Amino acid sequence: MSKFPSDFLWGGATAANQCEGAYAEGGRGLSNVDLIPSGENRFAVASGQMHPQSLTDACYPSRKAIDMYHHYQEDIALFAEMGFKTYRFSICWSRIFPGGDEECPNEEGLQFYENVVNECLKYGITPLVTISHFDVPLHLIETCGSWRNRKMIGFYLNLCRTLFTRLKGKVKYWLTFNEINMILHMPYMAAGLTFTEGEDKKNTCYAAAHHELIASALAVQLAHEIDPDNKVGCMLAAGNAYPYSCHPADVMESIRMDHENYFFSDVQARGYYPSYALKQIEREGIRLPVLDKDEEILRNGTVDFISFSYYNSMVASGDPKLQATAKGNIFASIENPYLESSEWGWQIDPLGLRITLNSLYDRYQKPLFIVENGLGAVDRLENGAVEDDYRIDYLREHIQAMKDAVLLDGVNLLGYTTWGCIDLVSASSGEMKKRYGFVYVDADEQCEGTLKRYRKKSFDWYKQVIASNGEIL
Ligand code: BGP
Repeated sequence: MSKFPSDFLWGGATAANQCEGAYAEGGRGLSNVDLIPSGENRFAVASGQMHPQSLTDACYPSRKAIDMYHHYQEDIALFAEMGFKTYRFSICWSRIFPGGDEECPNEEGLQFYENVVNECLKYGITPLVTISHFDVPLHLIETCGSWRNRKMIGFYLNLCRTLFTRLKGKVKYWLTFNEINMILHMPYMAAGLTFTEGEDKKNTCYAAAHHELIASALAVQLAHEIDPDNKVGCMLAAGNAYPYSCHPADVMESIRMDHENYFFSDVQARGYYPSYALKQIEREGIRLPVLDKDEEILRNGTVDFISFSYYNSMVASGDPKLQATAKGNIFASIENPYLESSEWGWQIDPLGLRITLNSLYDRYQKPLFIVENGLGAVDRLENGAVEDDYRIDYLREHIQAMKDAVLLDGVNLLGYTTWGCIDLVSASSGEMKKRYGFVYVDADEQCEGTLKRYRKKSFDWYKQVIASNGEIL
């Protein structure tokens, strides 16, 4: 094969909580993400160190975001103009089940997502739906403590059944949980977990993760039952850990760091907890709330493909004196002297994408899907134009690395969706000025502005990449 397959899914990705806005419209209930402020307290709230309701006077830009709730037709038309083959978006759980525990869905919310799907199909765009992208109804957090409680599995499956049934024949590609490994780092943002004084946070996070893994496995089975054509994937925040040197202690530490990430995808792809995870659980005294039937559930609910986000690689050292000073997608790491960094300090490593693709494919031998990759940068709108050559350079190099992985290494890759194909609110910082899009949105840090959409220079560039099926970069 010397070319990308003709059905390769080029496209872009967004998440409800970062673009939809309209947080109190259409019968929508409140979500964890509505209570994560921008500014200095964001990390403390998202990571569960500060209770979200203890804040007064905070700013919550994502409640308004870029108002995609009202602009989705215009936005999808722009994606179609670029030639998108797929559009990845997520479901706001509390739009469909405002409290999370209702038996019947809120029709207005469900219809909204069906409209989004119909709009995609109108242009021949294949929808790729993330069922849960950092999204938990607030009512479930308050009444049952979110994912620490096994009852969440039933509520989540109710959402899945509703979606699989209503969108049957229209949506084929599903992701169960965005960046499932983020639960260990951002437990409130990723899974709605808050903690009481003295609580064993680690234990709670792993217990919640177990419930998500069971929910994911049951969702896979349900999706296949409702429509055998459904393809369900897991989603992890990926990026290999490189040994700082060839010192064996550094190599061993890189394996340990990689294990931390693979922990979840290993379960979802293989159907059982890997041996290193079982040993870690035992060593650290973690009490997983495993029921007898869980083994079988995991075994029968393995995913059809592995999707992941890739922003950066990491560096591992066995020397505890080396400080993790480089930033990245949540995970801090030792700085890699061979790499440059983005304005937000995330190290840029295109070859790392090829390395990650190879590692994941070697490990699982299942189709892969890159569902997030991109450069967050400050853009300047001048005379209606944005000259974002830096973004084009970043994407060109990453796409070249992806091409090498597919064409030279034989990795089976379903598609590539860039992150934030239209500017949206940043997950880690809550900023609007950290932009990833091909489409510029006129909105300030409070998400105030005309919300007018502008095509950036990268818009035409990506259009040409897709039209040439990756030949012209
Ligand atoms: C991932 C999330 C996305 C997204 C992206 C970029 O972790 O899945 O929601 O936002 O990272 O990160 P940020 O917005 O922090 O720049």
